[in-house]
This record gives sequence, structure tokens and C-alpha cells, in this order.
Amino acid sequence: MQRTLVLLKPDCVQRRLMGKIISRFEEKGLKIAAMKMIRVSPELSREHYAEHVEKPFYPSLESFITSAPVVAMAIDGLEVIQVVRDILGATSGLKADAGTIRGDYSSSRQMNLVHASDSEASATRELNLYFSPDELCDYEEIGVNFLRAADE
Ligand code: 3AN
Repeated sequence: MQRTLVLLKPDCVQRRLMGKIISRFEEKGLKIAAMKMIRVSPELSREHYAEHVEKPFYPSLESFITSAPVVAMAIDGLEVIQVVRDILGATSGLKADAGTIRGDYSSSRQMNLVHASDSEASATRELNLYFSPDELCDYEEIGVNFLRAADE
């Protein structure tokens, strides 16, 4: 079982798409272990996008991610890091396949609605940035027997 960090970005909040996007994860059978709306500060943006801070597009990226609240989620599931990346689609909404979140709702590389961790190392680092241990909810799932076999 893996856990990943998902962010519904400011465009998702402002376009009132939160419910639709959260439904995609719920309908897939993934487990939401934590969820909160917060405003990303410039400091948090620099930590989150550490690999991009020196790139020319970073100021625009920071301005966007701090422009309105985001919804941070911790999501659990088998191979969930790749499963969620596949549900999101390619970074640019113009390149993302139809049927993915970005393919269906985004026509932009920056305003691509959702962020998700891209590896186990990123997931651990990003979950620590957004959630303290006491915010991660440990609960038994009702009906999990109908989502996957016990030996999967
Ligand atoms: P993903 O969100 O699919 O993991 P990353 O981490 O490569 O994509 O990029 C994060 C954000 O950085 C993108 N959503 C986009 O806003 C911005 N970005 C990435 N690469 C570029 C680029 N070459 N030019 C402009 N903005 C970029």
C-alpha cells in the first residue's frame, strides 16, 4: 500500500471543479486519508517546487499557486502514486489524453488543476510539507472487500 500527496490547485478551486475531481479518486476506489484547504505561502511554494525554483518560469508558478486556496489530500491505495499520475494525465492539458482529468478539463501547462507526487521519495517529502502526522486519519474502510481481492 502506498500514500501520495494530491493538491487541487487554485484553478480547480476557482473553477468549482473540486467535487468532480475528488469524485474521480473516490470512484476509482482510492482511500482519502487526509484533506484540508489551505493557502500556499511563498515559502511553502519554494519548498514544494524546490526543483523548479531556479527556472525562468518559477515566478509565474509561485504567483499562480499562491493566488487562491488549494486543497491538499493524502490518498492511499495499491500503487497509488502511478495510479493517480495516470488519472491526472500528462502535465500539459493540451497533451493529456482524453479521459484523464487534465485531458478533460485543462488546456494549459500551468493551470492543469491537480498536482500529484511523482515518486515514493517525492510523496514522503511532499506529505511532510502539507500534513503533520496527527492530520493523517487511520480508519477502516467499509466495503473494501468489493474493491480488490484480499491477496492483491
Ligand atoms: P507535474 O505537475 O506534472 O508533476 P512538473 O512538476 O514537471 O509537472 O511541473 C510543475 C509545474 O511547473 C507545472 N504545472 C507547470 O506550471 C510548471 N512547469 C513545468 N515545466 C515547465 C516549463 N517547461 N515551462 C513552464 N512551466 C513549467
